[in-house]
Amino acid sequence: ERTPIRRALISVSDKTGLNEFAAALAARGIELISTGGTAKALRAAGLAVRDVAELTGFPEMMDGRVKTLHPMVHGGLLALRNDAGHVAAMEAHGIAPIDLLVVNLYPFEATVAAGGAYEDCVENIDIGGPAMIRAAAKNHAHVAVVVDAADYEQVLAEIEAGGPSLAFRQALAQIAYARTAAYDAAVSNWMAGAIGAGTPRRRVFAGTLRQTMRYGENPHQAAAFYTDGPARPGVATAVQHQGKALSYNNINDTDAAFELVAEFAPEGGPACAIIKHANPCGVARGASLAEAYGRAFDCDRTSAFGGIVALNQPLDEETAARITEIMTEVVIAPGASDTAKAIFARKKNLRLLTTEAMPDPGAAGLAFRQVAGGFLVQDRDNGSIGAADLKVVTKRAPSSTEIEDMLFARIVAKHVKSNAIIYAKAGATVGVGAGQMSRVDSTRIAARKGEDMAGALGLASSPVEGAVVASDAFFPFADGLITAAEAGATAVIQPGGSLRDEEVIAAADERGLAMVFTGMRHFRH
Ligand code: 93A
Repeated sequence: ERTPIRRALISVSDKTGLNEFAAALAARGIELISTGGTAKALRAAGLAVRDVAELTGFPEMMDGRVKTLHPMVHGGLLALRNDAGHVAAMEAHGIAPIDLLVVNLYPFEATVAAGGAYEDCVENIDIGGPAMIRAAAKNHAHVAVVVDAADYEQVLAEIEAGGPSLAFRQALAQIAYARTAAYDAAVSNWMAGAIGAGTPRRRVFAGTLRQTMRYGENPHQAAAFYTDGPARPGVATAVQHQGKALSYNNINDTDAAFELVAEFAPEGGPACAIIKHANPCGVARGASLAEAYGRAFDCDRTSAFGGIVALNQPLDEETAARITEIMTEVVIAPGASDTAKAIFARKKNLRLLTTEAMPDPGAAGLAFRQVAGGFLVQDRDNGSIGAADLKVVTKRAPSSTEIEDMLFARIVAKHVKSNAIIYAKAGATVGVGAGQMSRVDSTRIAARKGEDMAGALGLASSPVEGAVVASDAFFPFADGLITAAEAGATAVIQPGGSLRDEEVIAAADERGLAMVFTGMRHFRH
C-alpha cells in the first residue's frame, strides 16, 4: 500500500529547508507545481517548476487571496484513484492527480505575536492553504500531506522506499488536521480578544505540541507539553542552555517560580523565588541578585535543596556561584552573563533557562483546571493592588515599612496554594504556610517555619517576631490572627469580607496589631 509520488504541489510561507527538499523530489523525477513566491524561490535555486496559474488557467488574484482555490487543484487532491466515476471526472476535465501536498500556512500566529495591526492579522488568515491541507488529508488513501518542515526528511525516506506507506500517510493526515485545528483556534481566540467587548465569546481550545516528556507527574504517566496561542514570555519560550530535558514537574515548578518572581519589576531591584512542589519556600528582594537569592534561600534552607530558582534579572557570576553551592534543579532568568554560564557549565545536571523578557503579571490570559469529563476555564489571576487600595481597619495604622512588607507578602500569598499564610520582614519571606485545609493550620506551620529558620541561621529569636503576615483569603475566625500575633506578627494584610470581620479586627486591636483589607482574594488551588 505504498503510493508512488509523481506530482507534488508545494506552497509554503516558511521556506526553511524548501530548496533541499524540492531538489530531492525533483531528483527523483517528481513534477513540482507551486504558487508565486514558492515557485520563484525554487526557480532561483535552479529547479523546474510549473505555476499553479498555468494549471488553473487563472492568474493569482486579489492580492493572492485566490490562488489555489480551483477544481484543477482540489480535484487533483481529492479524486479517488480507484473509483471509476472519479477517474472519469478527472479525464473529462483534464485534472491530473496530485500525490504529495507540501503546505505551511500564512504566519498568522507570528503576526499576532508581533503585535500586528488588525488588518494585517486578517490578511494573514490563510484560506487556500488549509483548504488544500484538509483535502489532501481527507484523501490520505492516495495523497501524502506535509505541513511541517521537520517531516521533510522522513517523507524523502518513504519515497525512497517506494512511496509513502498508508500508515505514514495516516500519521501525516492526523498531524495536518491538528495543524488546521490549532490554526483556526488561534484565529478565533485572537478575534475574541480583538473585537469589541459586550458580545458573547465562544472560545476554542487547541494547542501545539512543544515537547514530550519521559513521563508525567509520576513515572507511570505519559506526558507532553503543549503551547497555545501567541507565546507569552515564560517557560514555553525559554531557551535551555544546559542540563537534561525538563520533566513535567520541572516545567510546572519553573512556571510557578517565574510567574511569581515576575511580579517584582526588574526596575524595582533584584528579586528571587525558590520553588518546591509549586509552592515558594523562599522569596526575597535584595540589594544585589546574589543577596536576593541568599535571603530567599535562608527562609527555608532544607526545602530549597533540589529546588527551582527564578530571578527577575539576568543571572550574574556571584549569584551563579552561590546557587551552585547546593543542589538545584532549574534556574530561570531573563538572561545570563557568560561568566555565570561558565560557572553553571561545571554542574552538568543543573538546567539553565533564559528568556528575553519577563512575563507580564498583568497580562490577560486563561487558566485551566481539569475535572472528570471536562475542564474549568477562568481568567488568569492578574489582579494587583497598590498602597492606595489598602483600607486600614484597626486603631493602629501600619508604618511605611509594614506597608511595604505587607504588599510584598500579599504578592507571595497570591502564588502560594490555599490556604496561604506568609510572614515577611524587610522584603523577604520568613515563614510560608501552604496548602492546608484550615487557615489556622497554615498560620501555625508558617510560624514553625520561622522557628526552623531561626534554628538554621542561629538567630536569637524567631524572625516572625516583628514580621507582617499576609493571608490569601479572609480569616473566618479570630484564631488564625491570634496565632499569628502570638508568633510575633505586628501587621496583617488580608482581603476582609468575613462574617466575623468585627471579631478579627477586635482581636487585632486588643493585641496592638495594624491590619489592612485589600478587598481582593487570591485563592490558588
Ligand atoms: O490567500 S490564500 O488563502 N489563497 C489561496 O488560494 C492560497 N493558496 C495557497 N493563501 C493561499 N496559499 C498560501 O500561500 C499557502 O498556504 C502558503 O502559506 C502561501 C504560499 O505563497 P507563496 O508561494 O506565494 O509564497
